[in-house]
Amino acid sequence: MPELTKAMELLRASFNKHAGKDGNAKSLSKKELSELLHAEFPGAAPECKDKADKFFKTLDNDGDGVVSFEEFVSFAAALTVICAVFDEHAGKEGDPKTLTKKEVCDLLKNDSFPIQPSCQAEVDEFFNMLDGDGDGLVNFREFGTFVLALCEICRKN
Ligand SMILES: [Ca+2]
Ligand SMILES: [Ca+2]
Repeated sequence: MPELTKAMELLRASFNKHAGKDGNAKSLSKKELSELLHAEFPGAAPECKDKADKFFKTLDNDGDGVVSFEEFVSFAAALTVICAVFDEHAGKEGDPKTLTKKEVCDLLKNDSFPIQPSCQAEVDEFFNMLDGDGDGLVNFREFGTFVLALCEICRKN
């Protein structure tokens, strides 16, 4: 699969570019990860220190305080899935860069999410939870933040 090989090469290149800045060149420190995200995935970069810490913990699967290439790749794979789900649903109505409430409803129904609201009030509650800045639309950052939080919860249980 040449596409996959190309994607892996890109990931390896961005990992190597940032991992060698301090300490071990085979892993990313918290600072290196934050630099990498801002440079390579500006849409997914956490906007405050608290979120950056949480995000780092999400990536650091074995909890050794650094992110290895394998940990980085599993994150990139998860991000790819999140992107695909988001793009598929966000393009149905209105702005393809945001999810409306109806699009969020469809997404929940079609992608067998672990959360299935049973009534309109639950849909509203869920949507408000996703819509971090309260502008009535869910952008990719808000969606990604939620999915990562969900992964964190699943991992703990
Ligand atoms: Ca680790
Ligand atoms: Ca919003």
